[in-house]
Amino acid sequence: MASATVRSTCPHDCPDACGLLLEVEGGRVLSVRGDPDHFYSKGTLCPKVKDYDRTVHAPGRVLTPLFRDGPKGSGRFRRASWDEAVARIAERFRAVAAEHGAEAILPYSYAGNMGLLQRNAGHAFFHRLGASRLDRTICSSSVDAGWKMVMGPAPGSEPDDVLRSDLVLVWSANLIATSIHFATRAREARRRGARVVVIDTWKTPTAALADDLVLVRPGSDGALALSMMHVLERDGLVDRAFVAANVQGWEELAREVLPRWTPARGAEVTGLAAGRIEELARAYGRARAPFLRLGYGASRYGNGAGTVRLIACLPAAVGAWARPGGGMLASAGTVPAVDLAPLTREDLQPGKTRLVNMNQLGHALTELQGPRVHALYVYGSNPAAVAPDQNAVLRGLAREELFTAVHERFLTDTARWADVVLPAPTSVECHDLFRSYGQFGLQRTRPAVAPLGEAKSNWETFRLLARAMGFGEELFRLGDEQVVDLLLAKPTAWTEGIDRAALEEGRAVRMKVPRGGWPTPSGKIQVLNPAARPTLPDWQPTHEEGGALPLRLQTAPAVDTLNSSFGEREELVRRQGTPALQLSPSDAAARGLADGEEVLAWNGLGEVRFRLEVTGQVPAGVAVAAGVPWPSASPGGRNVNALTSQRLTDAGGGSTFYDNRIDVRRVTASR
Ligand SMILES: Nc1nc2c(c(=O)[nH]1)N[C@H]1C(S)=C(S)[C@@H](COP(=O)(O)OP(=O)(O)OC[C@H]3O[C@@H](n4cnc5c(=O)[nH]c(N)nc54)[C@H](O)[C@@H]3O)O[C@H]1N2
Ligand SMILES: Nc1nc2c(c(=O)[nH]1)N[C@H]1C(S)=C(S)[C@@H](COP(=O)(O)OP(=O)(O)OC[C@H]3O[C@@H](n4cnc5c(=O)[nH]c(N)nc54)[C@H](O)[C@@H]3O)O[C@H]1N2
Ligand SMILES: [Mo]
Repeated sequence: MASATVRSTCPHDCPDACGLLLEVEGGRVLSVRGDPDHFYSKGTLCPKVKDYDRTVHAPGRVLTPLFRDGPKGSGRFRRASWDEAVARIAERFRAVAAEHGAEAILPYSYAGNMGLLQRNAGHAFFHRLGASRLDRTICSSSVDAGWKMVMGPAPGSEPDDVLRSDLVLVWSANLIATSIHFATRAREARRRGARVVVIDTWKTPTAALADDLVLVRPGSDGALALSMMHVLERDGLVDRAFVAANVQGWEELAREVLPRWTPARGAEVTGLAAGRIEELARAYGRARAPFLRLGYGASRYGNGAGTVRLIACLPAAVGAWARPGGGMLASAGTVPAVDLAPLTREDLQPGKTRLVNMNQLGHALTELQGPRVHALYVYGSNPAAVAPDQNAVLRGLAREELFTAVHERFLTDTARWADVVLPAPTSVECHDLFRSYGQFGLQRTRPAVAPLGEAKSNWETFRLLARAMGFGEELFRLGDEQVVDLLLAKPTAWTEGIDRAALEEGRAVRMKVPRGGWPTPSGKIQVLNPAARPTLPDWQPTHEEGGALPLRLQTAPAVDTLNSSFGEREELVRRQGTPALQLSPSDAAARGLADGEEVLAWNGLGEVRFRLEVTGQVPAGVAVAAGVPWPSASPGGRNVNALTSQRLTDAGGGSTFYDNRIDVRRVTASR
């Protein structure tokens, strides 16, 4: 049999959303390569996805439904049929709803598959059921909240604009790990003469792209932005004409807030020299077209939304938005591109149901009352690995009377705690529709191979559950392909008139990005936002500003994995080795610790074992643990999230993964 080439897209939670070409034959994916015709990724792939066939056909794939066949968490299961599994879940949901009310049922899902259909497949079902709703705020909600306070729902800049910029600020983004195609563009901009500045808390691999590395204290970026704006105002580098026509409240900021933010004050908070802040501000103010690429790192603090809000004022001050090549990209902001309402069906809710913040799953499973959570249904997420306060999450999952169903591709740590495991397909086995948060493409995908074993897509699974629960809505009768049609049926401002033929062929199609004017109530960029509290932005301390423990923990994404995904790929896990904690030579010496030894990192939430890596890349007072390895594959059965807290951001209900302190000691020593 001859092999065929099928177009697809990378389904992972990454801003690039690369185009894939799959070589398939006889129901197998033989190989994967980058699609050279993809307008953004142009044929190159990251080290994880270039061998995606190894994920599709990984030996650990769950291929049939499983019932627990041993104590909770033992990982012992027996095979079950789909009929039995669906009947068991429906029966438990009915019983829990009858005894405690449907809000005692909690769905938990995130972005294991970014496809709009599979990612949002459970919403209509759980809304109809009247279950607790999940506030899906683990990733971008504080960035969105901060951005919207200033910019409203405006889209971010075109990533290609950076090629025409003369000053690129890569701000709290480790592009080499998390957005390789933007890294390529930043590199190209530099080759064309732009100066590239990386602003981070340690010397990440992305620092290699930069002319300049600016290392700030964790959570202090808002202070840096404020003192930069102080200098812009003081030195006459504000674009008055742009501000007059486009910005609301610059004068108030300049009068009421900026005078306090001298470079000396900025230096106190950020740890930078005042002269360094002056120099950076002047470079930004004098650049012809400064481009700011903001990653999510700086948003994951108690003050995170406020930080993003402050940084978003910078391009307004210098009129970067009006200069070809200038602007700012945090998230592309493509949410309005596809109307999900026909799929998510909020109207099916029986009334107002309780909202549970996903960052507080540990609390929800162990402490929340009125009613307690008695049934948990997880899909497209691995909370036992990725959610903060892992010890609380695991205590919750271990509750004997909690019924847990997990729909998964692999026996993750979360799945090991389940009563029922359902087999999930990989994205190449599904229908879907993808948009991205780092570029402006839309791509429709169709199955390249049939689902492996007895795997069923999220949508197919919720249809079966809906039928078992007796939900008669027409939507639950539609197959996966028909629901994608439904999502495309009514064009939006972004999709009206795009090349539908190319879309149906499976190509990534550029959408029409609505631009022109500012989509805020005042029609201006809102440096002063009358609806926000406070109405003018200012720097606030992080949760851990004055914390007692000495080291600020940075839980950065790893190059070879994506959150807990790719834990199934032995070669990638092996390449990373035992999970490492990076510490500065001075912090290691102060504790008598040597490179390579096993150490215990601890705080009030837990203890985690790491291999110590002593490195000059990390400044004193900072500890870096990259990646979210599977806890079951980590020494001691815990990963870094046993050290991160459930506290939220100042707005948006976001996660605070970077706002934690620890100390470190030798494993054998007593505390
Ligand atoms: N290979 C790989 N790619 C990924 C992921 C992955 O895990 N691995 N995760 C995916 C996901 S879900 C997301 S949301 C994106 C995230 O991608 P990005 O938007 O790039 O955000 P992060 O990588 O979380 O944070 C970037 C950087 O912020 C720095 N940082 C932390 N605190 C501060 C601070 O206070 N100030 C400053 N200036 N910098 C700070 C960190 O050290 C880190 O280098 O990447 C996606 N892509
Ligand atoms: N310490 C630390 N923790 C973090 C972060 C960090 O930077 N540091 N980053 C945080 C961020 S930004 C995010 S976005 C979250 C991400 O957290 P998650 O969204 O939970 O992401 P993954 O770890 O990739 O796990 C996704 C799971 O979905 C499964 N899956 C994939 N496709 C499908 C499908 O079609 N159907 C079903 N049912 N399952 C599927 C995969 O097998 C995988 O186990 O993690 C957060 N956790
Ligand atoms: Mo994320």
